[in-house]
Amino acid sequence: PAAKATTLFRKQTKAMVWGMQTRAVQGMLDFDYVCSRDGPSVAAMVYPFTGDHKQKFYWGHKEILLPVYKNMADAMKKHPEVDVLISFASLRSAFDSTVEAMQYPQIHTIAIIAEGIPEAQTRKMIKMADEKGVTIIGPATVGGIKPGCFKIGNTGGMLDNILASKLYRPGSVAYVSRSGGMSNELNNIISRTTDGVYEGVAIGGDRYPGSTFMDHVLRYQDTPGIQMIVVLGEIGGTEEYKICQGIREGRITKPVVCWCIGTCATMFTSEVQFGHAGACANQASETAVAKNQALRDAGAYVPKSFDELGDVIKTVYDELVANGTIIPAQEVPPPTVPMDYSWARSGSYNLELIIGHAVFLSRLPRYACQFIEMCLMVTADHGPAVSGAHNTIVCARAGKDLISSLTSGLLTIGDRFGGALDAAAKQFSKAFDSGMLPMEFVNKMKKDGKLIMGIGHRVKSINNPDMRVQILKDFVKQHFPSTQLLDYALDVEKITTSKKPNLILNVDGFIGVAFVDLLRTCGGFTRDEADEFVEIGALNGIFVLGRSMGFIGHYLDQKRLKQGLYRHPWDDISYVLPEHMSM
Ligand code: Q5B
Repeated sequence: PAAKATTLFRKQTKAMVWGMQTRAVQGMLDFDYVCSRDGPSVAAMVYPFTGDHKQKFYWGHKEILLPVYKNMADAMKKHPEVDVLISFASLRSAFDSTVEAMQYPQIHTIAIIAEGIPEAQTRKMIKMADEKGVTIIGPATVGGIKPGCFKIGNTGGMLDNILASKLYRPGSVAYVSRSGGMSNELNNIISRTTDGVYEGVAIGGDRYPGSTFMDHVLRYQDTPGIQMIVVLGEIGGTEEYKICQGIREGRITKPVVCWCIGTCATMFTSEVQFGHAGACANQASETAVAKNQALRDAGAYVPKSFDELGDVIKTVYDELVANGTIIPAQEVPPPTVPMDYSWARSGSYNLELIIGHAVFLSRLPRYACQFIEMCLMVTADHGPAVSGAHNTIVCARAGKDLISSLTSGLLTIGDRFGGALDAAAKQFSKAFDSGMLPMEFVNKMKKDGKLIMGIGHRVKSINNPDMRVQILKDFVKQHFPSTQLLDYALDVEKITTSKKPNLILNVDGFIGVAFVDLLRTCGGFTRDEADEFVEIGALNGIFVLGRSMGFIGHYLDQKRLKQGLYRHPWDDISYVLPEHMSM
């Protein structure tokens, strides 16, 4: 077999992620950033089910693009600096993709997250990895973490947890566990009782892990920065006995604190299969109780129960500090990340949900919150030529401040420009609820000499469709349980555009009627509550909020470009006075 690396991860390590796991990648990037790495640890992603493209991520406060390749061969060729593969392949594709990755000599570490890979396939992968000198972490694991250097996928949880367990900088304690979930508990225990984690690996719960306890303990033994080792073993298998042997033979000289979980199994009269595939004692020596005793006899530090694990770790650590083996480093605060982006996207604090909460009383389903976010995005800006943006620009160029310029633009919003959402919602629902046919509605409005709110646009028409409306329509048609009022408005549009091509259902009208459908049918509101939102002007609020962003952008553009006082071109506003008024 070929020799395997002692150091798997460095501050410069670059990885390739197999699978479209954008949340995990963002988590890795957030970790890298708080570790003050020079650049992201993920160089590229491989995903055979889409074409080559780029995915957007956050690097601290900045946006960056990471390439996604359809073929692993292309990815390897373009990124020769990559030596770690993190495979989120499913249990069906993990074997093939791992075998493929091992054909590339640049790869020396592969983490396999999938659970349930057939044992025969795992054994073949292990044999191949031994021949090629590749370290496999997993299968059936969350991975591992090396504070200050590298994090595999979702290991260590979200950024708040990384910060709480000080995983952004190395300590002196290395651990190895089977369980990924328990590895997080070890991060917590070790950070509270010592100067922190140097490296931690969860080898996974399968009967045949790609790398063993002993593989990692020996790496830790040979790594100068590590002063003590923690092993969290468990019922099943005989791996822990190799550690006993290593201590006895003097191959392992650093203090080892060890506990095997699953001691309660001895209280049952028959064998117990725990959650991990490998967590079952097939003979007396595989029980947690027997292994804990053997470790104790060999000279490892073994607590009386899991509850005491932290105390024992602390005692051993304190001794190492007292005898000068460990000199705790001075704490340096990590750089701040504005927010854990993946948490923001998945948790309950993203923009769509904040609006849903603040304006619509938290009673909107997820698709409705997404619709609000889309509305804010499509209404944010429609260029500098629209009435409101123009006013903001003129005001900015007159030397006014941001708030004056912004409000000057906002005050332009009204029936004709951007403020027709509520009126459109009211007019269309009144006609629809009273059973009027679309043609009757159009005729009645004409007879009354009223414009239909939400119909018409200065530049958009059936020949020059408004893509904002198209995007919203696709989403609404796919996600809303009912689009009755929208369908009615689209029938009205057919009639009005047959008269004049620019009399389309415009962005105000579309959002207005779609919102009525949403409020009436999403299940969060009574009919009276739904009507009240329209009555009190909530829908115009969507346009005002979205467009404020655009106006602020235009204000800042003018200031950045140091534009002087605006004077309107004379030709555009000059007019000839009627005969009788001219002198
Ligand atoms: N006619 C929007 O007018 C506009 C009619 C109509 C029946 C109608 C006009 C209108 C209702 C209010 C409305 C929101 C002023 C618009 C927006 C956001 C924006 C803006 C951007 C952004 C356009 C020509 C002929 C006349 C009219 C008839 C017009 N509208 N008939 N119902 N609604 N709509 N506002 O093109 O036979 O010649 O006498 O008030 O929904 O503001 O991008 O710029 O994001 O910023 O100047 O998209 O439609 O047409 O007024 O000269 O009328 O059509 O009676 O008929 P125009 P007009 P006739 S979205």
